Amino acid sequence: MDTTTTDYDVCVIGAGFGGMYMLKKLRELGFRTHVFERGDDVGGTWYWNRYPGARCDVESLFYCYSFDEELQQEWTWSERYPAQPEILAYCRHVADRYDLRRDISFATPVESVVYDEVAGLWNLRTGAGQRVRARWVITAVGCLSASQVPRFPGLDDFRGPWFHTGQWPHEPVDFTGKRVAVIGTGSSGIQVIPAIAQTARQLTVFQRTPNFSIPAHNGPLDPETQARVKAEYATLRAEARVSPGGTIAHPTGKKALDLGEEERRAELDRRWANGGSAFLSAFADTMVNEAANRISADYVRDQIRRIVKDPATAELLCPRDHPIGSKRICVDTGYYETYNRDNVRLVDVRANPIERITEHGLRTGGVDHEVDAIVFATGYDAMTGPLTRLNIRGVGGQSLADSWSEGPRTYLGLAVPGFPNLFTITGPGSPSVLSNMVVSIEQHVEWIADHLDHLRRNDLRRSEADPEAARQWTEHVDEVARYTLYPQAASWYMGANVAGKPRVFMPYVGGVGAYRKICDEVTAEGYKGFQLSR
Ligand code: NA7
Repeated sequence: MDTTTTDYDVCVIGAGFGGMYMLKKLRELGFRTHVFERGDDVGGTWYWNRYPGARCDVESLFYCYSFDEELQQEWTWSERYPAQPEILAYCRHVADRYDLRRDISFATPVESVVYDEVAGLWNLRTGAGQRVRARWVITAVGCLSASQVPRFPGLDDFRGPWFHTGQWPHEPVDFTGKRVAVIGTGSSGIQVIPAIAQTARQLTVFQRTPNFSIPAHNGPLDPETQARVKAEYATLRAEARVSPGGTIAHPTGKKALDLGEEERRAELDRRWANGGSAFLSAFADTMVNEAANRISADYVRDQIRRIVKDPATAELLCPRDHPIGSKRICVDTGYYETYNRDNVRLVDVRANPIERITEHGLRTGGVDHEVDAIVFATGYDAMTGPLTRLNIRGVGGQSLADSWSEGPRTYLGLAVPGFPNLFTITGPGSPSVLSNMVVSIEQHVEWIADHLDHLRRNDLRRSEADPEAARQWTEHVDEVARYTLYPQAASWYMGANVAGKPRVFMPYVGGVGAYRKICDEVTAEGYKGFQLSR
């Protein structure tokens, strides 16, 4: 075991989209930078989520870096929405193109990150036994990387294999002829269910809460569309950067409640036919007014009833307990249609919760469901989980987990008081999961790189979020969320899917464009809200 201590200027944790770009930027600025990655390759989310049907819900041409014109022109996407293998291939291409791997330690989870106040340095310990010191630490661990398997009694008794979508094995899993259970109907479940249904002998879906899903209308990306977008990239990228969600969603700006029935219907028809999450941008009042929200929600419920032939199954699939969009909207390929197959059954575990896992399957409400394999599409300890499990200890030995026991407290989702020289790419309190992640990642990486450059140029060695600035920002994040319908859902945005987690709306809902402006103002005003010192 290697126990020598190595020093770097900056340690980055994670080699997904965030970590790779951070490394590139800091290297260009001449910082001695090293990345630790627990997987054995780059890709982050797209390294782990190898389940059948895994696909991004942002369109390929915009789910990629914009920092290098040559890179965005040379890469060719094959489909409108990218499948996991293609995104991973893209990440690998980026790593090769900029020779990133030489500064990344793979298969090296970071186990603790402890601040040494006297030296003003962070001490990192890795699972490979390394000890590393760095002045700055940047987390690029993603928001949905701490996967959750509910602790059902009896899981150890189960004789067949079981999987979590976010920790899928690297060797292909063959469900041909098998009886398979899928637990969970969020974005991952909605993608994996149609894929498994193709080969399994029988697929039983265990649904607690139905979700709203919009058809992707995925398909091959024709060369003309690709060429046209690439020719307009400069304009389109600029538009995405100042948009609410970091995408080109073509919002109408009109309020549903100001329109007549026919006009509303035409807009929703058009968006349903076009597919994807831009459905939610049909009207300006969908996320802030319950009556307006019901218009879009009723429309989707009608579509579900139209597609699913069995009326009882259709009713069970109709979401009723949350406004549309208040849980992440799903984007699917043939999800509702899958329930018309003879080999697919839907079990309502809201009415009859899963009591236990048995040797041969699952028991709900006294009924045994025999299966050969179980797929947990049960989600993540979102946003805070990936950070708190790093065992970060800041000033006075305080752990990040304790500091956030009542919910995450950050300044701009970028920094945490009591944790100097630590920056969190897409941390809680930033738009992150409510946006096209790549756009938000680029903005954070560029902001952090500028900040470190500023500190170095001014001979400043310490940057810490001011507690009052963090308090005000956290309050602002909450205030903006309360203006919307988001807090009405028991979602992972609210921490509601993890027992004992504080119910706090974690992402910043004010929009990517507004958020970028705030960050730029903070910079322009000499890093207002940060305590900088030598
Ligand atoms: P999600 O969206 O958190 O979905 C998890 C699903 O698993 C959801 O339907 C849950 O039901 C269900 N679940 C969780 N625990 C249980 C138990 N104990 N019993 C039954 N059902 C359960 O995770 P995903 O991986 O699908 O998506 C995460 C994000 O990744 C997604 O939004 C995109 O941004 C990409 P619940 O709704 O809690 O009743």
